[in-house]
Amino acid sequence: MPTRLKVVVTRRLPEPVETRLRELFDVTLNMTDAPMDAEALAEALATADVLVPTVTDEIDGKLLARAGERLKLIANYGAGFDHIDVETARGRGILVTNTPGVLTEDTADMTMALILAVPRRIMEGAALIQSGDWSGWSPTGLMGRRVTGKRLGILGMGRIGQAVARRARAFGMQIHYHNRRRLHADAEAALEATWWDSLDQMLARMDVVSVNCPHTPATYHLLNARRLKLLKPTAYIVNTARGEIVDENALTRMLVRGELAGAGLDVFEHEPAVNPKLMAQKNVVLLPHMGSATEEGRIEMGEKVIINIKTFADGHRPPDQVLPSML
Ligand code: 8YV
Repeated sequence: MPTRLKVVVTRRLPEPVETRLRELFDVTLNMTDAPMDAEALAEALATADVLVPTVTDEIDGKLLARAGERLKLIANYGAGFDHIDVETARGRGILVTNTPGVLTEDTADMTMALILAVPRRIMEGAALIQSGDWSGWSPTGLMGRRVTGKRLGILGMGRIGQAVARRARAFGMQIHYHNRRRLHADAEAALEATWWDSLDQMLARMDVVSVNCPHTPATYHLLNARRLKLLKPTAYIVNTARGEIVDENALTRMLVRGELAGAGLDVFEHEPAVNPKLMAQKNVVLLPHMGSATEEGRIEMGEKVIINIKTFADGHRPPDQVLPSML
């Protein structure tokens, strides 16, 4: 292995992160920030020791088959790694790491913002003022639904799910959750959270459902048409995890027909494409995958990437290695 690792970064990262990468490695940065196409990614995989991709890079088995002998680490800039074929990488002796922990609070903040924004119709109110058409206060103007006292069903009670639960508790919501594994009794008691073994039964009883689980083969379309139909017509759905977990077309159909009260989505099934019928709905807040978009968070993500590469370069197991068994 050469003394200075050859590192290819697929997108622009915050300036302090790029500066530190330059100091430490023989780094190729993407100054245009344009997502790399499959050919450019293949070229990077063929020539680098380390690739630093993001959620916008699909690193599948076909691409990994073209990886060069020297590629030893894919240090993902982001927590979710569903865009990387971790199993094929492992088969080829390529380690994969991610950046967990540092985007938990920011993503939970954005989730809470959506839990408030949709039932309280914040976007509609702001749009009314900016249109110049507001004719003044009215007793029945822009009435939404109260959040306090409502049942929040969290789908996926990992770091982010628990951070959402802490916030929602402070807003007086009742916390319910579905997770493969039940939380430790102490953690459950601290959040006053109710565990549901059956997702179907939980969905039927919630006022707001928040999706906070990773996208894996087991969670793809976990909220499919059948399960979405279990929700009460007064229920809201919020997703800051991955679009693929919710059948976007089925959700859109239900919103159009008035079979659901509303949706707050930061992620979409075919990003950056968004179902046009979804975009036309009034009772939605749609955000461009910005849950972790704080200066602090994005710099800390970069620091994690650097620690993973440095630890690996020093001959140790990187702290944030991901394994196919985590899927
Ligand atoms: C990141 C995310 O911004 O980390 C994740 O899994 O979804 C986002 O918050 C993105 O993945 C960066 O690659």
